[in-house]
Amino acid sequence: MNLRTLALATAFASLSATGAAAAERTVTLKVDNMTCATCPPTVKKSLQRVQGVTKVEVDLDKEIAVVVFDDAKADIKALIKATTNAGYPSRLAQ
Ligand SMILES: [Cu+2]
Repeated sequence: MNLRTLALATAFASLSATGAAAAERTVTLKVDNMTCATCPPTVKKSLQRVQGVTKVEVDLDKEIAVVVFDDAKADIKALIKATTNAGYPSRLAQ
């Protein structure tokens, strides 16, 4: 009985952990207009200002931004809007 309760509690705990992790999303945006080395920091800052964004990596050569965010606080639309307002229109990369 005790073991069974423990097993159930463990199963429930791992389910909860999975639920919490599911709120974090990683997306890759294709970013236009990045032409020199000072562009990526600008794109990065614009994305970091979006509430819920926890990590941003911008790659000038690939013209992409990889963004980690809490999908309860931010969404892809807000990310695209942020880079676009900074002068770098973006869209979800395939
Ligand atoms: Cu530039």
